[in-house]
Amino acid sequence: MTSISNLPATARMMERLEKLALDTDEPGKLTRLYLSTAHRKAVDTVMGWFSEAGLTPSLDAVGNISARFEGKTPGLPALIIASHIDTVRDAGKYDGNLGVLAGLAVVEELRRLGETLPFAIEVIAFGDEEGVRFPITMSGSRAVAGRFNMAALDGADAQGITMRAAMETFGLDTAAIGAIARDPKHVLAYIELHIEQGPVLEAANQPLGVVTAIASIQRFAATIKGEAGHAGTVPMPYRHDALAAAAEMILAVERIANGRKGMVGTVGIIGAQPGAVNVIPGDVNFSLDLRAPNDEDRNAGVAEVLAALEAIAKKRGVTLTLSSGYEDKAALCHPAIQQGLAEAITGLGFEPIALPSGAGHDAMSFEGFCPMGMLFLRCKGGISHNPAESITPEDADIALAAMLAFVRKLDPAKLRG
Ligand code: HGY
Ligand code: MN
Ligand code: MN
Repeated sequence: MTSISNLPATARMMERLEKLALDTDEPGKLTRLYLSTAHRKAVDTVMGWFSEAGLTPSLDAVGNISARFEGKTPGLPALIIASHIDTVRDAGKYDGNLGVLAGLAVVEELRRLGETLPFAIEVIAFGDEEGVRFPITMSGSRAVAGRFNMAALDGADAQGITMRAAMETFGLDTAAIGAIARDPKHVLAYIELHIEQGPVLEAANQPLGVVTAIASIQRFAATIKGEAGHAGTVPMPYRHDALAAAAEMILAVERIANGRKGMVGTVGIIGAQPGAVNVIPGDVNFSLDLRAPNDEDRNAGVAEVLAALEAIAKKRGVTLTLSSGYEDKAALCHPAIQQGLAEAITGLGFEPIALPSGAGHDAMSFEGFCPMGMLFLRCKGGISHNPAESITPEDADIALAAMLAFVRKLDPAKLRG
């Protein structure tokens, strides 16, 4: 591997990413949903690696793994270096997992060199960021930031299993969730390495980017009630076809998002009932994910989409119900952390590309709780949420070198205020 640092921890991290990808609920694919069997396997795998590194990992009441590497004196405020180990369905190996194992690799390198810093480091593997299984997302990082909504425990997955029941089956004590919250006084800052999941760094021919802000997002669960009928006997003008209405609505989402700068709109899940070849669908449910670079644009885009969907429902004589499942304001990354990451990248001889994140990340849970920032790593074709997701060992090595340069130069005094 020809790279500028060729850190021993890099090769080990790349091997671990391959191994971690085997902890899956779908053999041949990587699917590791929150509190699943695969999540339990991944907890055992990652806690084993933390222990091998000489750390003392613990599993908290929402299924996060954390371990602390003390600074020059015990008990100093900690820099949290974290990301998530849950995945979407048929996922890539690097989304989330890279950030966790990079945090571990940074500690391993510091330990190998006998270095300590003027702050502690806490490495955390959040159990749920994607929010694929239950209606809430980022439950792991929200709990650490003291922002977990206990009502989320009653949210159920597609099988009707509540988060509370799944936690209890996993062996977690839901009564201890409140105790997970860190005291902001004991947290110096939060940083997260994550693949970019977009094309900007590759187009700029640069390995690393500094995130300026994370997109504003709102998700809905939509249901359309039309009228089931005989596919052969109901003339077209008499139909209240819920799936045809959904189709027109989805194209409206695409048209509106296309017309608003920086806005994106996605319908990722759709179901039609009764689901028979010769029956006009009477009921449809679909997911709706709307995002924009800032809250004002997101709110305006959401309002335009909702108005358009209501108008389509009225025109077609169907009823539309929308429930907002999850929303998050845009999160701004701390200027001093952006500056520190940019200097680390420049110091390695690369150009620090500043860019917003269209994807949501656990870092959002820490805005307003402590200074937070994100380092993006180039990924091939910007592909993510897809098994074709890939990074190069050379870029991974550069990312680790930048993380180490950042933590070595991080001055706690610069983060206060
Ligand atoms: O959906 C997202 O933006 C993230 O991947 N959870
Ligand atoms: Mn992620
Ligand atoms: Mn993701």
